[in-house]
Amino acid sequence: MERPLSGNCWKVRLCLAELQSPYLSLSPEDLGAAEFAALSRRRRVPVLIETARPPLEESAAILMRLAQGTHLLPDQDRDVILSWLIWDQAELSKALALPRFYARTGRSDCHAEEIARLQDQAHEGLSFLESWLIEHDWLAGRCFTAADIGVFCYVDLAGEAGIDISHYAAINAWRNRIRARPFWLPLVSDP
Ligand SMILES: N[C@@H](CCC(=O)N[C@@H](CS)C(=O)NCC(=O)O)C(=O)O
Repeated sequence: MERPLSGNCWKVRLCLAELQSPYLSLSPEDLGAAEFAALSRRRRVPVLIETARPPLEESAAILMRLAQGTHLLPDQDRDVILSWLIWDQAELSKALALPRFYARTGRSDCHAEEIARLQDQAHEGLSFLESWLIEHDWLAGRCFTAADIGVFCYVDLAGEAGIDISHYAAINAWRNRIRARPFWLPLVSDP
């Protein structure tokens, strides 16, 4: 279950595309409120619904489940991948996502102070990411993994959060490596 403009849902779509896994996309509006609430305790997307398993919320947990047993989650890098996904959720995604959300909903003016604080927090996270990527091509191990997908999406949308990332050269080189993956998908595909 997803929404097309959500960065967290984009993470899941990119993972499914990389794995060439077919899926059916539903939006909360396709379901009644009670049915949605039964699938998503916090009424948030994404939610992964698989037969014979309870629905799974939280994009990081969904990435870990989908990537299990694939090249996106090599056994030896599993803990490091999880550590990047937790760092993204705790330190980076929200600082990039909330200013974008306020801009998209025309509420930037009344949240100006909060946005300035979040943008500072985002730059702290981006500086750390930049320092890592100066030395490494990928976040975990030597290959593209679920960690890159999880951290990439909101970084790629930073411009919509009013955050200029043009001076982060290593981050931009990494974004280009990810965008060059054969099954990479933009946030919203052209009709
Ligand atoms: N930490 C959660 C955040 C989920 C979240 O905040 N989802 C937003 C969209 S990005 C949402 O569902 N907002 C309410 C809505 O769209 O109805 C995750 O990574 O999955």
